[in-house]
Amino acid sequence: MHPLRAYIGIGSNLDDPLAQVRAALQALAALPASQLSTCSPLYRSVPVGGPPGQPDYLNAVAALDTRLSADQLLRALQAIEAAQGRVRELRWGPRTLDLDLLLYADLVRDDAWLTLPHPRLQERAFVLYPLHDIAPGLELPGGGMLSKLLLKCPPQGLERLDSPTIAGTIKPPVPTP
Ligand code: A4P
Ligand code: MG
Repeated sequence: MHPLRAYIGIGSNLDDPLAQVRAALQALAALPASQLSTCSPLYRSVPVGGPPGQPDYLNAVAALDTRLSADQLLRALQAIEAAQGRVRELRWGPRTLDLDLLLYADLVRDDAWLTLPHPRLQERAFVLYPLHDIAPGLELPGGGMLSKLLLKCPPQGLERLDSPTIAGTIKPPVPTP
């Protein structure tokens, strides 16, 4: 099987979000049968939904080329969340790390375990803008051009941080003997 391109939304608003995002990228780079291709700049974003008074989020989007199936990849993402102390208490509540599978090649799927493209992708500036940074010409399966979706979604409450891309700080995984 050729590797397929997946886009992963990364979000954190607890316990040193910058360190959480860095650790998540490190973990993505170490996934089996996968290569971390790139990561967007970081964005600070006002929480969408959930309880009032949550801290702001750090968000980014990573591109991964992978031979894992979509199910294997989602399980791997949930294992990374768990390893970084994610506790599921409240829907849209604050979290150390949220990894959403935004797109997996052109796969369209809708069941209780996995919906692709991610069901809230089109309405979320904190996903669309970083995704556009790394894939400006992207066409969503069944959903039109990303650049057009962006026009319908103003970047309210979203601030692109003036930091160099953090993907370059990720060390390649140590090869297993
Ligand atoms: N699931 C189905 N499809 C997918 C998919 N494409 N990717 C299922 C990931 N998971 C998917 O997710 C609940 C269930 O969704 C999983 O068991 C999986 O089988 P979860 O991560 O346990 O719960 P959650 O993240 O609290 O809920 P949900 O509905 O996924 O929330 P979202 O949409 O991820 O939103 N505001 C800002 N500014 N920045 C953020 O990053 N994030 C959220 C979470 C809310 N507000 C935010 C941010
Ligand atoms: Mg989620």
